[in-house]
Amino acid sequence: MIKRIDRNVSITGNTDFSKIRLDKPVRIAAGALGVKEALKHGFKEMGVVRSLGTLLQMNQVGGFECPSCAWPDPEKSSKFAEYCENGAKALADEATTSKIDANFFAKNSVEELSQLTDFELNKFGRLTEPLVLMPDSIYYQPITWQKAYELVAQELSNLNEPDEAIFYTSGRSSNEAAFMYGMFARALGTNNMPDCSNMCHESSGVALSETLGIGKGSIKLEDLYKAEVVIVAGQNPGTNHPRMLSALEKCKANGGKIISINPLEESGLVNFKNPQHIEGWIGKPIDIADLHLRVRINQDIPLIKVIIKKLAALDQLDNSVFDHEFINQYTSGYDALMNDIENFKIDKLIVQTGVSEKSIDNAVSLLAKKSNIVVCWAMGLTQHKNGVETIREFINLLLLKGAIGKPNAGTCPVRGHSNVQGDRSVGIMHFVNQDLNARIKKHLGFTAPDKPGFDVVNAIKAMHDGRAKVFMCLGGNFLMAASDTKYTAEAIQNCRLTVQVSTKLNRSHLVTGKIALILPTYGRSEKDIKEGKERFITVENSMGRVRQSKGVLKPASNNLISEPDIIASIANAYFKGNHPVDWLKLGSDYDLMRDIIDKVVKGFDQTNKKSKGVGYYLPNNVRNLDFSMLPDGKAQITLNKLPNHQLKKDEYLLMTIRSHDQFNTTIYGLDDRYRGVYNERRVIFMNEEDMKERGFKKFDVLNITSLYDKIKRQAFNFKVIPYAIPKGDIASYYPETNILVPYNHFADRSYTPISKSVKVTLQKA
Ligand SMILES: Nc1nc2c(c(=O)[nH]1)N[C@H]1C(S)=C(S)[C@@H](COP(=O)(O)OP(=O)(O)OC[C@H]3O[C@@H](n4cnc5c(=O)[nH]c(N)nc54)[C@H](O)[C@@H]3O)O[C@H]1N2
Ligand SMILES: Nc1nc2c(c(=O)[nH]1)N[C@H]1C(S)=C(S)[C@@H](COP(=O)(O)OP(=O)(O)OC[C@H]3O[C@@H](n4cnc5c(=O)[nH]c(N)nc54)[C@H](O)[C@@H]3O)O[C@H]1N2
Ligand SMILES: [Mo]
Repeated sequence: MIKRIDRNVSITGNTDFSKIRLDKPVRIAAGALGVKEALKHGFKEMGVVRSLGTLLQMNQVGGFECPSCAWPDPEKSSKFAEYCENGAKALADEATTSKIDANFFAKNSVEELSQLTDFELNKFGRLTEPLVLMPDSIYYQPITWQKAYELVAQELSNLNEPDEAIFYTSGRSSNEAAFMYGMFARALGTNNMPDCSNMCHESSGVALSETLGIGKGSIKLEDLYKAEVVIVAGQNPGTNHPRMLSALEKCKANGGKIISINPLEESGLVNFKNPQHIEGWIGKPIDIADLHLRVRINQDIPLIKVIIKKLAALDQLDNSVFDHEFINQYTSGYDALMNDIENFKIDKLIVQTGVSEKSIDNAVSLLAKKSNIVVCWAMGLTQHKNGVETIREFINLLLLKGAIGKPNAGTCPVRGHSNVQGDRSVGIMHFVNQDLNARIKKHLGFTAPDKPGFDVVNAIKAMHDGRAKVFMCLGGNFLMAASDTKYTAEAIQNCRLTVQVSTKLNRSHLVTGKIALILPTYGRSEKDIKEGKERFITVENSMGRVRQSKGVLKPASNNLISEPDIIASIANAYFKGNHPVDWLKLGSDYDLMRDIIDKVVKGFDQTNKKSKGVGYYLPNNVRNLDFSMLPDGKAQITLNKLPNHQLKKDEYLLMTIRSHDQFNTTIYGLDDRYRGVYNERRVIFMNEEDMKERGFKKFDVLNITSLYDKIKRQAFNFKVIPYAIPKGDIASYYPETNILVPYNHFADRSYTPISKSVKVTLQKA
């Protein structure tokens, strides 16, 4: 028997920093350079003809939805290019002509592969056939699909109870796949459905549900064009949602003002060129942000409190700043908030935010007389201990201004993965939804469990404690996405069986349970043909619109199976015909499945028909000012506490962020053009004065240490670089720094790991 040596759970090595190069940040985002860069990636990975032809069908009616972020397409879209540099990179990454098969895995053991970086692993290309790693082997071997299904079914049957199985979902799956998956987990008898939202916008979902009665945003894309003020808080759209910049540009052209709230001055919010306007190619770049509030990490609550206090003072003069009619009719909690803000001193709050009073006053005067206000946000608000409260504080501002439930105003949590919102809508959730369960009973004929399941944090704990034995992942890279890499690796390695339904190789295929399966599937851009029939899937964008998506490329291999078919076959192997649902039929006939989704999922309606063209919007109570599900039937103005980090001397708050050359754990390249860093990801962005105080020089190699509950976690060998970031704050890239984020520290009520405010110290290596 071959003995397994320790797998490398997270690359910490690479002390060869010889290639690192710094330059001025490229300040022109999304412009001609963006498109040039995009095509460069496409050509390299996919070939010239394939990439040009395919890009033209991305985000177009009849084509496929971009596999990158969830930013919506304009309703009237027929323009040449409705994609961005990073969408093109995502496509090139998925549609790459590089491939790996059983021969590759016969030559490369999991131990050897685990020594490579995530960047190198991804570069190998697409997975092309099902593979199994048996307990006595260090090599993946080919397995037939049928045997793979039977293996999963067998391991599920061996469990003492259904709750020993966990079903994770990443946000790229279609509504159809996610629906099948969620129904199968429930049919098996568990709600253990952690998903990437738990690490992402869960805080938004909780905050929005508590205050407005729906866990989604309220605006439509067109509202953004005509808003008077758009606040972009804790978000880096130039890199992560580049097409959003076109919407902000339209807003500005209509006279709107943009306020950015961010510890960093992110490219894209300043000096933006739009490749979709001919003048964008040659014209002068514009600053998207009219005002930048350089807030210290996690000091958004004090910042909004100062703004509210100052607006309240102005309102006292003539009652014209807050929308009192709206407040009286639609909200509860106004008086309590007005009393509460008396407890806070403006001067103290301002010091805490790190923003100058002058800038805050500018924000106040932009907001005072305007009521068509939109707040957009992403991970800079959600991934803190007080993530839910932070978002609620921004919602307070909108409610006071009556900027909710009317055109050109409202909430805009900018989603990450292209279908993360749809996955949740159709049933991927760890909590119990009684209404959904009743509909499942009625239309699918089985009883769904009514005990809550594990989210990401609890799933990790359960695996670590040995309470879970089978861990299946529909996409994603759980090991590298989750916090506390070492602890998570131990947890995963405790499982009997781990199953990865994937498109590309990543570390979650290398750090596994006793038995591991890789089940390769189609990417969004590929044709999904079954029995001669081309199928389409549906997705829901960040603003609640459901739309068809149909791949156009020949699949990476003839031996790929679609996600719904994989799940159906596992379900079929498990139930052996002994279940009210005909899984195989459901999995292969997406039209039939959509008819059933319409019945089982509230809000879905004639999806087969209505998802054509630009698609249709799901119902949204905020758009109709219906708060009947909330206490008193009203939107809730809330009281939120100040953050209290109590940093000791030489402690810093670390935010773990994305570079311009990655999609989450998929590393496309080693550059971050927009921040001026080339050929290296192991860097720490640090305030120059802080560096001086500590005697650090540019490129000094440092270790980062976090200490929570007496447990020391360390990430080794990072080069420090001076950067325009508030004193006391540092930034570094995710996922290299996940090893520092304690698994048991997360946002109150949403359980989202505190990836944007990790207390750390720095030591010379
Ligand atoms: N190209 C590309 N596109 C992507 C992704 C990708 O990796 N690559 N990921 C997708 C996914 S899943 C998601 S969730 C989104 C993520 O999109 P973002 O949330 O934009 O991604 P992050 O890099 O995490 O950036 C967080 C931003 O918040 C700021 N920030 C950090 N802490 C604070 C704070 O305390 N207060 C404020 N006001 N700001 C703060 C940071 O400076 C940074 O600008 O993007 C999606 N789109
Ligand atoms: N420290 C820190 N940690 C974070 C974050 C952070 O900001 N800081 N962000 C968090 C956030 S917002 C998120 S959303 C999570 C992301 O967590 P995940 O969604 O788990 O991770 P991804 O990197 O998006 O997953 C990439 C893998 O998905 C597979 N894949 C790609 N396309 C498809 C497809 O079409 N079908 C299938 N089946 N598989 C596919 C490929 O094999 C690829 O390697 O990470 C979280 N972790
Ligand atoms: Mo995300």
